[in-house]
Amino acid sequence: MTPTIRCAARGVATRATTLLLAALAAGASHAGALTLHLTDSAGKPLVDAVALLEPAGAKVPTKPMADVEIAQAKREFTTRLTLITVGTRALFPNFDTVRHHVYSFSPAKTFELKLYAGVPNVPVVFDKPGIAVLGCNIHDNMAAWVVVADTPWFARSAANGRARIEALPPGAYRLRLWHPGMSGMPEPTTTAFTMPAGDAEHSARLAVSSEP
Ligand SMILES: [Cu+2]
Repeated sequence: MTPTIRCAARGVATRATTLLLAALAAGASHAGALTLHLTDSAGKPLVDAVALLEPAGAKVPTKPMADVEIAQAKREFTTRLTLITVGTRALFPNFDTVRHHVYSFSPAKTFELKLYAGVPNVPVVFDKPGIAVLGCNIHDNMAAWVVVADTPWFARSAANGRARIEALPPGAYRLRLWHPGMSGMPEPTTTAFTMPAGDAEHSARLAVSSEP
């Protein structure tokens, strides 16, 4: 008798697990791709706009990404815009023969890499969400931006102004939009956005008059 009971119990447990997995799969299948069409104030497609979708409810944890590189060459930052998650490390190699002095005074990340050549031996950890504006103490024209996301759902727009966010579950979000050309606006604009089940499209115009 005992083996039969054990067997039956295991059967129930397996069926419960199967139902649970099926329910989870059904929920996940309602997640869809969100395609954003981002334009400047004149309605022209905007490249390098950043879109972040933060759940209106509980935060969804993110993981740090692999190290990123924000190099300097020909007295410019080779990467003007970097989009990363909280906790990601950045390296600042200098490929020029002149020395640079990279800094940020932004609340999202305040740091300074004093006059250096080559690769500074300590990476910079972007440990808070927000936007860091980078500059160089020696070369005033050098500028770059690091957007640090505190959500797994983010994207930047391509030359056609499109930004695509995959596997976005339906629900209520804060849609945060930002572009380096939004001068004097260190914070993204925020609007409420509801993601329906399945794929969706959304258009938005940003307060950018021309490419920076
Ligand atoms: Cu410099």
